[in-house]
Amino acid sequence: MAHRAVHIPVVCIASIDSFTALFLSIFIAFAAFETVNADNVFSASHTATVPISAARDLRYLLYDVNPPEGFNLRRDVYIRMASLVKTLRKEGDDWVLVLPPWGRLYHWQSSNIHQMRIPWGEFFSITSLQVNVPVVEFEEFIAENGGPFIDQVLVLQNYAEGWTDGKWEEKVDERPCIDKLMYSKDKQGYYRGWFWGYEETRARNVTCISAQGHASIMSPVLQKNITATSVMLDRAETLLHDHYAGKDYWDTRRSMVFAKHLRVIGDDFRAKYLNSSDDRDFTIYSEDWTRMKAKLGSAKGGPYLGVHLRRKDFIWGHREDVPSLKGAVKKIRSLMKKHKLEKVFVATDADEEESKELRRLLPDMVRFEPSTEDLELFKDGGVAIIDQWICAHARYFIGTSVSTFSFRIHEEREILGFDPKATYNRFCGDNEKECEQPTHWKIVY
Ligand SMILES: Nc1nc2c(ncn2[C@@H]2O[C@H](COP(=O)(O)OP(=O)(O)OP(=O)(O)O)[C@@H](O)[C@H]2O)c(=O)[nH]1
Ligand SMILES: *[C@@H]1O[C@H](CO)[C@@H](O)[C@H](O)[C@H]1NC(C)=O
Ligand SMILES: *[C@@H]1O[C@H](CO)[C@@H](O)[C@H](O)[C@H]1NC(C)=O
Ligand SMILES: *[C@@H]1O[C@H](CO)[C@@H](O)[C@H](O)[C@H]1NC(C)=O
Repeated sequence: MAHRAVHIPVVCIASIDSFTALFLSIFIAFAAFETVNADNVFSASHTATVPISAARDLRYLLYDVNPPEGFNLRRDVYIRMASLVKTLRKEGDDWVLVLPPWGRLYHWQSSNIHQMRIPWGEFFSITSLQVNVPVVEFEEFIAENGGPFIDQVLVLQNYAEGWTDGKWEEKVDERPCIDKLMYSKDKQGYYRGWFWGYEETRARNVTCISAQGHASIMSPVLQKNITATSVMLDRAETLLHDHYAGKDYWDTRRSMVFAKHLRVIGDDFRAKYLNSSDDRDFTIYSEDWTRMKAKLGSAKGGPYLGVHLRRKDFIWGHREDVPSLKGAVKKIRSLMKKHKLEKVFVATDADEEESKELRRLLPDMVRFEPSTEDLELFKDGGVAIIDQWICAHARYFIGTSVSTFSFRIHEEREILGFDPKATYNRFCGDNEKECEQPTHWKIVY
């Protein structure tokens, strides 16, 4: 099996600073470890669970999400698809989830670096995902499947007529495509379209399906109506969570362990600039997520305030639930005083101008600012994860209203065992009257 997690851009090795060198040695060591284990876990899942007398067919579920959606919403859609695969495996064939390569995301704007066809192994621990549900990287699927072909693409859409009689019910039907189809037939009769930048990939058939309901309503369709080996659900975000915040949701969420090299960089940064270490902060992390059951309130966190300040499109719309920089800094100072914290770590997507202004208003803030070489290695997605990891370990956290980036930090802190009071906080708009705070979602083990 081809494991892309081991791939390291050669250009970077020629020009490494010491920070990167440290990272590289850890990354290489870990990548080798991952390869062996991913193979073991993967083959185990196919030999141990399938009795020879009733061998089930191996089938692949692929999916993609509406192009404008960002990294953190995509992580949420993964949870819905993992749930669907679990249902499929309970009721039928030996389904495997194919991880859609990362890339071409609107927010990933760092130029001059390659940000396409990124395997999941660069951001998440594949071995950890495997413990929850069988997954393969896209390139592995291509290798196993005998070529760059997807048998059937189902483009999910709503119902043209909306909810009939204003009544919501679960349903799924094959229907004519409502929007212009983003796939077109080539001379050989194959469908061409966006397959994560893999130009040679094509589909044998594309149809539209109107679906309204939870992810698992697709199970009977995939099991009974369709016999193809590989099926891709496009616009997978159309489907809802099977049980939001239930045990299955949390199992999948807990299995989404960040790639080790990113956690190591975050931990080093905490130690070096924030005087934060797991044993002193009571944030001991287990590599094996199934053993991670920290008691609520047991985590103390590092002696700093963690801040996620979402800007860009969140301020362009003049949303009333997002503060001005001045308003945010005022809140930050008051929280530092209240919680007796001398340091503040700020994660933000602010543009250069706003970043300068923020630095002027809050000169002593700590930020993770990667060198060009580090950025090439981690990419925008990796830097975002490092920011999230550092925020997840703060004694007290405050995020931005309805940002999926902040929500993912809440979940990470919940896994680490923080007191909900130290996690579910958000900035209020300067003139916001009712500033409702985020909901506490408790882990179901
Ligand atoms: N490094 C870093 N990147 C950030 C930060 N905030 C936002 N971003 C970037 O901006 C992207 C969009 O922010 P998200 O909150 O994830 O938004 P989304 O997933 O598009 O979903 P919505 O919040 O619904 O828009 C992220 O995926 C990051 O690439 C931050 O604090 N640090
Ligand atoms: C699946 O097959 C059943 C029975 O043949 C049919 O009634 C149903 O409309 C089909 N559903 C889809 C989504 O094609
Ligand atoms: C394409 O898929 C649809 C839905 O499964 C099916 O009805 C149709 O016959 C398929 N077309 C071809 C050419 O296989
Ligand atoms: C770091 O934290 C420890 C214990 O919390 C404290 O004793 C020490 O003085 C701190 N070091 C610095 C440099 O702030």
